Amino acid sequence: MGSSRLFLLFLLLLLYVVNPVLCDPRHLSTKHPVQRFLTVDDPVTAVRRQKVREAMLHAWSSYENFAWGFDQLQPLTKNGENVFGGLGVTIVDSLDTLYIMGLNDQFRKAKEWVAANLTFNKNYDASVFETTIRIVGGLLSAYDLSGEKVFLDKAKDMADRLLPAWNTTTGIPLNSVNLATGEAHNWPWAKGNSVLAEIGTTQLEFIALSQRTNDSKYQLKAENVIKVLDKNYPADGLLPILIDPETGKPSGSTISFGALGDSFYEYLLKAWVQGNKTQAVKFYRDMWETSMKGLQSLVRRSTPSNYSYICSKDGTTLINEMQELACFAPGMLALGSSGYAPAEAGLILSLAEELGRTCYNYYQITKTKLAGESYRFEAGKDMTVSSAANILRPETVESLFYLWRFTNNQTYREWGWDIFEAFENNSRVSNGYVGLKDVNTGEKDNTMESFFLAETLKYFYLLYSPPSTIPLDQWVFNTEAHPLRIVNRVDNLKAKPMSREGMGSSEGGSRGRKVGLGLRHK
Ligand code: DMJ
Repeated sequence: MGSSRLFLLFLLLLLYVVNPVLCDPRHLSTKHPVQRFLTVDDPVTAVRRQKVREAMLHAWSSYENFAWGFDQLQPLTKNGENVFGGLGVTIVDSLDTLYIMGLNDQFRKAKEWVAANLTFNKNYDASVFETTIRIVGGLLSAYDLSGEKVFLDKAKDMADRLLPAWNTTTGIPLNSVNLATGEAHNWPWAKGNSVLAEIGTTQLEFIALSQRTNDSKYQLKAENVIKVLDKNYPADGLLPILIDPETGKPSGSTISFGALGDSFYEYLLKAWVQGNKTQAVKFYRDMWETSMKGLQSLVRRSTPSNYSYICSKDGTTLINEMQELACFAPGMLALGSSGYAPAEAGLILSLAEELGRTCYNYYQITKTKLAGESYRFEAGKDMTVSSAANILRPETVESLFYLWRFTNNQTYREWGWDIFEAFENNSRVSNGYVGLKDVNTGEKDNTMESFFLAETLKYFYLLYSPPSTIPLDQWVFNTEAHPLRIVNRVDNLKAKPMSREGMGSSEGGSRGRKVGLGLRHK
């Protein structure tokens, strides 16, 4: 074959496999945060990435057609519903996914909606946790990716409305606050207590907000919570899921890496990553490592197939059950593994891989090949579904993404594809994606959760994208999969405002984060 034909073939191959975001000339700028160079990858991966992008387009257009401006879509009845006070949560949660996938027209329309219609002066008792991770996190991520100031202004407006929740004796926030009046309270079922995962899952967003506005109050409020908890931190690092906001002490003795506990542990690690792993944030890492000892004390192995799982605990009683929600843990362990000395790092990464195998098997043992919400582990029976719904959750896919990034083992991409196809076969309907009431019968529900667009589809997309798309030494994902740029941490809280150029781009100024510090994931 002549050299010109070879060159033509090469060009064709290049056109076929390049990331779609690169088709937009805007993305060829070396300053674009998503991808700075053309990356050729294998055709199978490229086709998979396109299919995931098409799934996002299907989910988004369905929402656009039938639920525009509502919090989420009900695909079967073709209408919108408001479950978060009518904040257009699906739009805000989707912004960064649209941007990363290069769905530029859709991103532009979403941005216009945010600028013109997203207002927060609502007489609505908002969940501080949900509003922080979806709205504040979604807006900050859109700001970091696009540089459009409207997103930062809206994030600040929302955070200011949430702040009254922190007005307690200890500074541990209450879990709900009225967006118009600032009146705050805890969930009635928690009997005056605050929920661990909810008080411990605002740090990334609030620290990021302080960095970008040069207003220290957000960082101080959110970080104080962890410092208060640190004062009475248990030796095994396992905090009960309820905390008394007046004393800062645990209430009850239920320990969980699933609902109500999960992202507290995730944010200990990620606040350390976000803070450039410096001395100023070492307390986060220390607490996290203590908690990981506790996590290991809860790990058991099933019979006959030796699946590792994380028990929950009530008092001194171990409960042999693990929710799919806890399947974020393999990803967290993989992300945290490289901060250990080599021998321990290897052990932690192996545990992450073992748990990842368990979570993948959650999908494989059901008729639809989609995971239920929770699994029981009984001697001789490995795992059985104990709660059969699937609401399009992301945790296992999230962990497969981290496991692939940290091990480069292509098996995780294959496992991810099995799960993607199961969503396509069972959850895709003509007007969006729905959850399942039962993963064995396949009976559908009528809800397309916003986290399907924010998280599940984004992690699938990244699983089939090169690691240079949102590199983990420059970005940290909040618990709703919104990537926040890692920038220099400000501890001198009177520091001058940081310029956009200083915000962590590898081409950035001297105040930007040095690429290559810390996490090396290949
Ligand atoms: C999301 O809102 C976040 O991932 C949160 O941490 C847990 N619940 C859902 C997804 O399952």
